[in-house]
Amino acid sequence: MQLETHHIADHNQSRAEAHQRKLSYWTNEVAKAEPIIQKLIDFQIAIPSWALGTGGTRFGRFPGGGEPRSLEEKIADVGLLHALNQASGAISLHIPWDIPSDAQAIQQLAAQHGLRFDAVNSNTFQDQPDQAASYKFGSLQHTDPAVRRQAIEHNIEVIRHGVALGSDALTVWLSDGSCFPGQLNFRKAFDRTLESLEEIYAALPDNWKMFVEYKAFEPNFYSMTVGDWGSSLLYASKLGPKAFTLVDLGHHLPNANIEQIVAILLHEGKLGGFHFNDSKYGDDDLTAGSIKPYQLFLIFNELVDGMDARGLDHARDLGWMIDASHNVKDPLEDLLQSVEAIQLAYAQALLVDRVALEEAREANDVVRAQELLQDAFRTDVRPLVAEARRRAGGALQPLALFRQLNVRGQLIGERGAKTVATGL
Ligand code: PSV
Ligand code: MN
Ligand code: MN
Repeated sequence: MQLETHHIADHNQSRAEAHQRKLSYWTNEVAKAEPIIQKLIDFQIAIPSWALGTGGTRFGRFPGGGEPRSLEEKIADVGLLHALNQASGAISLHIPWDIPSDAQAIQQLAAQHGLRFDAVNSNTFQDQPDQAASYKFGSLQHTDPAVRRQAIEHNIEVIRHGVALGSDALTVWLSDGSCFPGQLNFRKAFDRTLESLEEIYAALPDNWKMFVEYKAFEPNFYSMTVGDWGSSLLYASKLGPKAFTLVDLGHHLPNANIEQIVAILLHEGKLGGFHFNDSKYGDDDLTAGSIKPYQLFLIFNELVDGMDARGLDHARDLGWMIDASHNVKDPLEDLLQSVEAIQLAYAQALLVDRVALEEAREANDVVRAQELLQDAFRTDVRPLVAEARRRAGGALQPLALFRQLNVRGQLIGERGAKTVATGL
C-alpha cells in the first residue's frame, strides 16, 4: 500500500474551507500561533515496532489482519503513518523481535520513507529458543555470573545492531526483581545490576545515550530491581553522563505525580525520554491521552518549562516514543490517535502564559495559577495541529483519510487476513 501525494492533496482540498474557518481564530487572534505551528512541525514521535500488531493480553489475542510480517513491512507501516501525519518520522526496534539481516538495505528502506532509527531496545525478559541460560530469575541481577554475562553480551549486540542502523540510544528495560519476600537480596541485586550495566555502558559509542527504564511491577510482583525513578536515577547517576532515566507513563504506582517526577529529572539533567501511553490501572499501554489527558498536558507543561529553562531543543534533546499495544483497535489507527494526543498536549503546554504563571505562584495566588493552566488545557488547539500537518505535507485529518482509502483493507489484501506481527 503506497500513499500517493494526490491522496493527501485531494483530501486536504476537500477539507480546506472548514479548516480555514477554524484556523482563522488563531491567525487573527493569537500572536503565538506561528511559533507553535513551527514547533509542532519539528516535533517527531517515534513508533515502536511492536505496536504495529495487535498486542493481546494473557487471556487472548484478536489480530485484525494485514499485520506486518517482517521488519520491512513494519517500516512500511510506520512510513504510512508518517506520510499521513508527518510526525512519526522514527521507528524504535526491539531485538531480537526485529533482527535486521541487511542493515544497509533496511536503513535505505527507512530513508525512502523519511524515517530514522530511534533507540534500540534489548530484551532480557524472555528466553529465546537458542539461548544457553534462562532469565527466569533475572538477567543483569542474576546470582549466576554466566547469566549476567549472556545478558550483557546481548545488550552489546543490540548496540551493534543500532550502530549499523544509525541509531544513537539503547533503552534497557529489565524485568528483574522478585515475586516473594525473602527471594532476593536487594543490595546484591542492585550491585550486580549496576556492575552489569557498567559493562554495557562501557560499550556505548561516544555519541550514544543509555536510557534506564523503570517499572514498579510486572512481571515481578514483590520487587522490581529498577522499580522507580529513584533507583533508575541512582543507576543513571552512577553510570555517568551518557545514562539517563526513561519515563514510561504506565510504569508508576496508582496516582503517582508523574509531572513532578519529570520536572525533577529534567532539572537534574537526567531525563532521557518517554514511552507515551495511558493507563487506568497498571501498565495498560492504552492510547496516549485516552484516559488522563489533563495529566498528559501537565507533563508537557513541565517539559516545556524545564526544557526552556535549560535551553534544550524540544524536538531533539529528549527521546520521544510511544509504547502501546492492545487488543481492540486497529494498531495503525490507534497510533495516529496517540500521536495526535501527544501533539495536542504539547501545543496546549506551549500556550501557557509562563510569566503570569510564575507571578501567580510567587504571590501564592492558587486560583489564578490553576486558571492559567486550565485556560490552556481547555483551548481547542486541533486547528493548529492540523495546520502543522498540512504545512509539513501531511493530511488535515489522517484518521479520516486512513479510513477513506481503506488502508487496512488494502493491507489485508496484500498480506492476508491471518498475519501475526512478531513481538509480544
Ligand atoms: C515493559 O513493560 C515495556 O514498557 C518496556 O519498554 C519494554 O521494552 C516494552 O514494554 C515491551 O513491550
Ligand atoms: Mn516502555
Ligand atoms: Mn510497559
